[in-house]
Amino acid sequence: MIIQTKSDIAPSEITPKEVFENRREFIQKAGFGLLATAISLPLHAATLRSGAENSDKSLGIANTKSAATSSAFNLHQKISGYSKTTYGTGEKLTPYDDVTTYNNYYEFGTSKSEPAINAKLFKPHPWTISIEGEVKKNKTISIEDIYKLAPLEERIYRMRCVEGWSMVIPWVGLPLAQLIKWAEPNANAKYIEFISMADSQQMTGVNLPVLDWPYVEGLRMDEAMNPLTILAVGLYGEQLPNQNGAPIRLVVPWKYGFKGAKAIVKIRFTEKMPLTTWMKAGPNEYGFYANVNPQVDHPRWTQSSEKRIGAGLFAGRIKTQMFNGYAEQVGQMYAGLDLRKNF
Ligand SMILES: Nc1nc2c(c(=O)[nH]1)N[C@H]1C(S)=C(S)[C@@H](COP(=O)(O)O)O[C@H]1N2
Ligand SMILES: [Mo]
Repeated sequence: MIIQTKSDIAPSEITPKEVFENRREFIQKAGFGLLATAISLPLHAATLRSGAENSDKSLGIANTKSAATSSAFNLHQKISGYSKTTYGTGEKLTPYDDVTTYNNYYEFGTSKSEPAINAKLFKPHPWTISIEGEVKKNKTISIEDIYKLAPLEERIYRMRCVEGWSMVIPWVGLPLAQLIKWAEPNANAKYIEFISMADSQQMTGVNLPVLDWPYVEGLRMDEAMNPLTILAVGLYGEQLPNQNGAPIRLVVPWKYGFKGAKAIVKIRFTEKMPLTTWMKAGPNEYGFYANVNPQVDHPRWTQSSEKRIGAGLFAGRIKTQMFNGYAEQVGQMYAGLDLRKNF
């Protein structure tokens, strides 16, 4: 795996160490709750032009930057050696800027624009995922070794958020099935649980009680093994931006976007259905399956249509498709299941 670095980081993006450290202190002093919210505006302004020290040799990223710039944030690290695939939607891709500035990532704030700003200082390397639960034996795997598990592929998928908007994103990743094979679950494993990082130092939102941290998601084993289910490590041919879940996140294209846990640090195989974060937050509104279904509305809004992000001011809403358009590949897994009850 060879990853190239663009060495065109503008001087304006280079951060004096003090900015980084002052912010740290600021966040620590700010502590809990409303205070943190109240100060969030000046904080964001301060972080807009700042960067983190995550220059990374471990992923084979060519270190082309001078010493003076080595603490700058490494944006736009190309992933080379991934293959194009036939997984496409035939639709216009959502522009990179929309994919990377309109995000849901509550660990970094609850508005769409906050994650791109607040996640700038997040360090996605070094990184390991620990594998636990119903497995032959517990083990951990580094992000470098995950890159080597299978050839990386581009998958162009629709992503439909439960809130009623959607995008078309060219992910780079590998089938989750490949990691599961390596993890060696035992015969008791019926479900798989994904646990995101919850680092209150790096993730300002984790200090607020908006969700029960860490963010937890889950799949049934057959869903996890489905060829459409991937672990994404990149998008648009580049390593995942922090706000999109660097260094590794789940993508399950026929389910609502919230199933796609970001910044995964732990994977647990279980016998019982995991209790996921959004089920805990609103059991009447968010189910375990969360299959995209235009016939089953959210209690507070319709799911029959969606707004395509980046399609322009005057683009109308488009029709939501059953299983987000992937019924042919996944529909049979739910034969005989009452999709109204198992929403
Ligand atoms: N850890 C974590 N993962 C998360 C979320 C989150 O808040 N925290 N939001 C989810 C939701 S609601 C959606 S729609 C997608 C958004 O992914 P994107 O920002 O890359 O488009 O991430 C999902 N994964
Ligand atoms: Mo979402």
